[in-house]
Amino acid sequence: MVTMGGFRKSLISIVLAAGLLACLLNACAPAGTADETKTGSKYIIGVSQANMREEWRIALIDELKEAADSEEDIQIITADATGSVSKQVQDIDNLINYGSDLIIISPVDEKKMASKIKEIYNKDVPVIVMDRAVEGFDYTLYIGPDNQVVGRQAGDYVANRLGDNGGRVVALSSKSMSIQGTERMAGFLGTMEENSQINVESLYMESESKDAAYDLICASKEKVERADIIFAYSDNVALGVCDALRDSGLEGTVQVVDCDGFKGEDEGMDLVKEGRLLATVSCPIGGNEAFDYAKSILKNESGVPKQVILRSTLITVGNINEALGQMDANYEDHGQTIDVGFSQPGKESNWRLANIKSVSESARAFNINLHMEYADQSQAKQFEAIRGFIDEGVDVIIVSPVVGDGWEGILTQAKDAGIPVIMSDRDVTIEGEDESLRTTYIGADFMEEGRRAMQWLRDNVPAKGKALKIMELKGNAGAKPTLERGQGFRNILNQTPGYEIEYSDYGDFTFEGGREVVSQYLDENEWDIDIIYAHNDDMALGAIEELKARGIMPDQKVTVISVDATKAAFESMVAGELSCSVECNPIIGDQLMKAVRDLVAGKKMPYKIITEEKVYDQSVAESLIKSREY
Ligand code: GYE
Repeated sequence: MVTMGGFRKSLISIVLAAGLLACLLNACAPAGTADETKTGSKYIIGVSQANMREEWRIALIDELKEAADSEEDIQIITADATGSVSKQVQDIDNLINYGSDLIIISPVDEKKMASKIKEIYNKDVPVIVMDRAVEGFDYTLYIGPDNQVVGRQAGDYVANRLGDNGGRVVALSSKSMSIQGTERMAGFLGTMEENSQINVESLYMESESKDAAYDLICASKEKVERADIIFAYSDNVALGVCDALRDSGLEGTVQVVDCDGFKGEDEGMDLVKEGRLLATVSCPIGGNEAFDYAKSILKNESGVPKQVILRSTLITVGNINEALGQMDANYEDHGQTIDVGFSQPGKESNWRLANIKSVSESARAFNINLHMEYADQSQAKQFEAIRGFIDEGVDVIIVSPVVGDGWEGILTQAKDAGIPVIMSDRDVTIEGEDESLRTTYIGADFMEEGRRAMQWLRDNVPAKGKALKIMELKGNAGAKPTLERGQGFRNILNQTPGYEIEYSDYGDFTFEGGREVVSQYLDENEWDIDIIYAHNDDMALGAIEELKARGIMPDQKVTVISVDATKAAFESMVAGELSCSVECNPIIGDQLMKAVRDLVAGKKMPYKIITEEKVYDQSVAESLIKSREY
């Protein structure tokens, strides 16, 4: 007989058993929700979202699902990690076990998720990382903002707002900040340091949350009421600040500037419209870009980059309606012929010749009428060519800038003429960071190329007792690849004892330039160099020719490494002369011409599109040389 007490115990047992069964079933079932209307789709994209609390994360899923609605052969499955690293790891396994052909992940924690992402990437499961970049490059594609730039944009706005008289700023940090918050804060404080008339005080929240921000502001009323502006690095934090100011009677007296600028109730855009935020730096969500690239990856299309850095925009009450309009704007490519003026630095290297070939072929394929001019490494001649394109009334101008500075004037002329400019394979530095002067940059990460060159040396040419002496052959003075390949190399060199740069000179990216540097050195010195680091293959091959002519055998008496990974470099590695070449891919014609068509169609362009690159040495040269495209 079952007594009341016994009945209750039996009921509890039944409920617990049912719950345990449900958990077991849930653990086996694919995490999250599948789009049931598309059973039998050709492709499945598994989406692992860090959490579904924050509006923008929900918006990312919505963007992806909306994009998938128009693709019959693609099904989206989503999983909500609820902010837990261990659950996100489990979600990814479940999504893959369910048959996902590609994973899109927005990491709960970019450091703690890096190994899981690397694991699936190395198992040839394509993985697109969103929003928070993981260390290294063990993923298929990263899409997100440059958070340092985001912070700088907020800082520039605050500095301009306070003007020459300056003022007091409170910056809200957290004791446990995400990479994203850390980078934004670094960018913001960097601009504050450039403005001595601004007094900045940092306050620290217990955690990165709206409530922690609220509590801190309420507890710091004396410091806060003296401030002109409070900087909050996310919408979540900003909302807590705004609520605290309201409840402390300081709303409107102390202004707030933040980052994120998401749409949705109590998000950045809302707070600006309501006058509770002075400005927000808005970061696109990236869902549409992620879906477009996921399709290309699943269909093995060429030209998928390594990183797409989304463009962030400063939003105030003055431009918010225009910005919201652009966010929702549809774009359409009418297929018309597009006129493009392209200013190349010259024909200085094999890389450049391969780039010219790629761009010319792609222009034809994309119905683009291309007018290419070569500047013989002269910036003045580039300016002349660009003025010519403006007079011609081309639709778009593309520039590979000889040097990185001094472009504000000519780019302003192009902007005033209503002609957008794309930077190809080399970017520029723009004073005042007026990002409207160049729409996007498509090319390599030269700092990473320099780091990879020195990492290869560290791992393959061990320093012996004495420090190994390095000769550096530099590209054109002032060119971004010269500056950044040099800087990236030094970043690793400075952490690696046993190596020193003994001699450094310009070879201007040409074969003859590299040969001449070595010849002059040998005319004045006995050969005492252990390693030659050349910023491109042409200079390395010129150096090798001169060394051989002087009876100094490369790869025996001296290790030569370079950048570009052209066919000539592979031939030299097969011949046992050049030791290593870091890839810098010139075959970017398709990406450039797709960007041109998207731009003319009205699509919002990313801030940067960074190409995929690897490192090659003699151990693989013979097996790969036949497959090389350039
Ligand atoms: O490395 C070099 C060319 O701009 C990335 O310019 C390009 C560089 C490349 O002359 O060979």
